[in-house]
Amino acid sequence: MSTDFHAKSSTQDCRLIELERFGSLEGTLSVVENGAASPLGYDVSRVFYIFDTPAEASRGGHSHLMDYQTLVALSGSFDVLLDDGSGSEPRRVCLNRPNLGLLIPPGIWRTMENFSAGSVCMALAKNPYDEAEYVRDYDEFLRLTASKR
Ligand code: T46
Repeated sequence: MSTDFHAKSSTQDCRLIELERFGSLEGTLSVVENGAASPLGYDVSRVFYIFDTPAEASRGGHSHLMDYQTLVALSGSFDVLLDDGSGSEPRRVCLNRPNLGLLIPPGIWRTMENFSAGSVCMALAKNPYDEAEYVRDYDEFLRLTASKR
């Protein structure tokens, strides 16, 4: 599996995406679809969501060799810490709106923390689940990103 992204991707490649809102007196609807109309730039093959997260928990703590993911706080809020391995201070992004997505390309070490009560994190992933494309060891991540320092 290619490790190219770890040598290239930067926290500045992580993009905030405003999803269109269709509002009415009855509430608001946002949509993500595949194909030319996708706001993400990739087709989604997997959706997962994280809930019942205690406020003091830290989740994530890994990077991906291949997968692109867009995180959305469907309910409540949480922070995402983004580290590209360059040695710069990690970028912190607060997700707190259900129509705001954070697109994270491969090669970025992400950690989620500061979960509000009742928060729900939805992830729209480009690829099917494959544990072999996770980098879960930070020393291994530093080795893969050594060219950036
Ligand atoms: C990420 C952050 C934002 C599956 O069996 N299938 C899946 O599609 C996923 C995502 C996970 N799992 C299993 C693997 C573990 O045994 O669920 C368990 C928990 O996964 P993990 O420890 O990776 O959870 P997080 O919250 O640390 O990370 C997850 C995603 O795995 C990851 O890609 O970027 O959410």
